[in-house]
Amino acid sequence: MAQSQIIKTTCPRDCYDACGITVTKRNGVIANVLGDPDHAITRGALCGKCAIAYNGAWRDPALRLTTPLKRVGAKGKGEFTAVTWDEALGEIAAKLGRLIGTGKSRSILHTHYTGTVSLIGGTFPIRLFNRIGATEVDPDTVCNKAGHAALELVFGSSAEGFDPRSAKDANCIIVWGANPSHSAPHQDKHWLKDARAAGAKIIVVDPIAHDTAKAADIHLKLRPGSDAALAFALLHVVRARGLADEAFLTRHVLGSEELIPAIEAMTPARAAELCGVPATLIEEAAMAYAAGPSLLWLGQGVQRQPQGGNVFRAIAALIAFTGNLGKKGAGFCYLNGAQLRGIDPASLTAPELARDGTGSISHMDLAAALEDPDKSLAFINWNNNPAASSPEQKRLRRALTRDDLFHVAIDLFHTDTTNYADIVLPAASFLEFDDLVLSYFDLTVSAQVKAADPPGEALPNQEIFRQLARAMGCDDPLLFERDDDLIARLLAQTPYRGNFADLAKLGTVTVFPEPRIQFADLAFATPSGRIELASARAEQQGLPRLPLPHADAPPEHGRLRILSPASLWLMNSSYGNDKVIRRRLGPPTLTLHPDDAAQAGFAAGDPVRIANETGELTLAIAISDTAQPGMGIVHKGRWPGSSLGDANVNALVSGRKSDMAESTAVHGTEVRLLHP
Ligand SMILES: Nc1nc2c(c(=O)[nH]1)N[C@H]1C(S)=C(S)[C@@H](COP(=O)(O)OP(=O)(O)OC[C@H]3O[C@@H](n4cnc5c(=O)[nH]c(N)nc54)[C@H](O)[C@@H]3O)O[C@H]1N2
Ligand SMILES: Nc1nc2c(c(=O)[nH]1)N[C@H]1C(S)=C(S)[C@@H](COP(=O)(O)OP(=O)(O)OC[C@H]3O[C@@H](n4cnc5c(=O)[nH]c(N)nc54)[C@H](O)[C@@H]3O)O[C@H]1N2
Ligand code: SF4
Ligand SMILES: [Mo]
Repeated sequence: MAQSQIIKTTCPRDCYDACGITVTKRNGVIANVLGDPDHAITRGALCGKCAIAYNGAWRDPALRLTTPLKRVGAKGKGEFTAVTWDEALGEIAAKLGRLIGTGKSRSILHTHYTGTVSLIGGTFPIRLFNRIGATEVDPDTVCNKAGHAALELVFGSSAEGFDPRSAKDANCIIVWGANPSHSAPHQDKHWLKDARAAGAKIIVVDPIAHDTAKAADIHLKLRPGSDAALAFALLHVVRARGLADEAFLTRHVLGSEELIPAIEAMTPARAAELCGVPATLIEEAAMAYAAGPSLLWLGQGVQRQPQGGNVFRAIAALIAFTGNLGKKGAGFCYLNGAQLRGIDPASLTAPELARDGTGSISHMDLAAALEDPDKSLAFINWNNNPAASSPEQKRLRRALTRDDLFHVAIDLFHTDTTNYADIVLPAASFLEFDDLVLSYFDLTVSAQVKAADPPGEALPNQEIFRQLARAMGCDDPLLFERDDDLIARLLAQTPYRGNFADLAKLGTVTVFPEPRIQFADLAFATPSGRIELASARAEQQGLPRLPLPHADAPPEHGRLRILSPASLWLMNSSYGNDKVIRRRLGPPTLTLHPDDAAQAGFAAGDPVRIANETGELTLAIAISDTAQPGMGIVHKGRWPGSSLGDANVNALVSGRKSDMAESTAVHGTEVRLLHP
């Protein structure tokens, strides 16, 4: 009789949902990977992309990397021969050792990000880079750093959000610049829909009429980059209707009075012109949000704008003026960090190992740094795929052909990036080692439980870096801390009182019995201890003292703003090598509004070329009023190597930085539309 076993584990993708998974094994072999029916968020079904990829590419031994590889062909050709771990690590240790020995540690660049966001697999390798004083390409600068920097200025913290369970006390939820229907499918399907069914008004602020927007009570379909003007117009209505929470402002907010002239000037009629949103809808949304208690989900898409930091500061003013904080059913969420569950991030990355400091650069400068032998002599990429996901794609890939750049790539699969590497190391997937996962939306702690051995000689990231530390002759005990010790130490920091075996049986636990109130004590870690709408620190950083009612100018005639948000079927570039996913995706498309398509003379399915100063891309036309005039949609994450012209949307994305924290301005990209 077949022996059947069910293992509960957790999806460690960079996703709001952190789904519970059941792995069924028959006779010791994984039979399927499904959604956990007992998991409060997942309710039995994984998202479409993971349901396919975890039963497809991720368990396909023909696609997975199984041994260390050494390059034999030219860089970029992807020609390798298998070598032993000893040979591979010996060569890496020798090369890095030479750079460290000649005082060139900072020329060792490493990039990492969303391959896995499980706690150990996602962070442990940083310990060795700290020890050797390498340069980290700051991962958040390609994703969400402007928003973090802005929230830190205003609230003193960016990693404390609302507890989603507080929706039961909310009368209104704004989703501002996120697309849960793609990027948080279970929060969309369950959390948001349940809240609406219970009577909360759902408002979506987004240039795209995506499925979450379509299902909302109010969709403010604004022009990209016009959010700050809209926020000021909402504030205008709040004040004009006498809905400002004056007691809250007096007690907890710094600088509200300084904002009043700009608020008074931004009438809904003026904002309607700047943002392209009807004034009546602005009125309606402002009243619903101000009546409260209200939650505000701050998406990551909205701050990936040239003025993204300012946008967040303006939205923060809306939260402050309406007093939607520090009480049941109120608050905002950018993300919920590990600290809220007691976990000290330093216990993961061990910054104390960095005796001689480390370096840091923005992802926006990566291509330039990789071109420059004074800035980079070695490049190690793990948990990421910069040849697909980073800006300045063509320039970056050209830089990766440099013969004097020693490149190590660590991945589960051959990717457009591994093609350039001198050494490729095979990583184990989340199904193949124990770890912990913390949702960045819900305040939970989850177990990632080993369900199978890695294929061939693949190893978890952390084990690769332990072995590399050994090959380099390091002796700091922190570089060799074992997974089970680390898991026990981390779990002990959380409020959860069980051990890993207990957690593994349950899959996921919530760590606060009741919905946690965000900023319950209304104490803020700012210099004044209050919410700083007017910020002296901002001035010191060369930023305006106050948020500005800014709206980007619409693109000039003949140009189009390109948004490249999360795809339904890809997770960043992950899953782009799964054949079923590829079929679902079809050819890469540019979605245009019917008016723009008609004006430019395109029909659905026509080939189109889009180009700008950074590069060009050929796509197929799709036509839909989910887009708006002046704007096109090209979802992120296609694999350049298997796309027309060996490129994806990042061929068009420059290294332009947003107004804060040297962060990405990807959603500010403009192109010209050309017939091929
Ligand atoms: N145009 C455009 N570009 C964007 C964005 C956008 O909105 N528009 N979004 C940006 C954002 S938000 C982000 S976060 C970045 C993400 O960019 P990346 O973090 O580079 O994400 P992926 O491209 O999915 O690359 C992750 C890689 O990790 C590998 N991997 C998976 N698990 C493991 C593991 O356990 N170990 C190792 N070593 N590897 C593993 C996967 O196979 C994959 O190749 O992209 C950015 N790029
Ligand atoms: N399926 C899937 N899920 C994912 C990912 C994925 O690649 N695929 N990536 C994961 C990662 S790394 C991240 S960071 C999150 C990101 O998930 P989200 O926070 O949802 O971010 P994006 O998908 O970049 O963009 C979200 C929305 O921002 C909107 N937006 C763009 N410009 C503006 C603007 O000027 N104003 C306003 N108001 N909105 C604007 C876009 O139209 C889009 O609908 O998703 C995670 N989940
Ligand atoms: S990517 Fe997100 S929605 Fe899909 S299974 Fe993983 S956690 Fe769930
Ligand atoms: Mo991201």
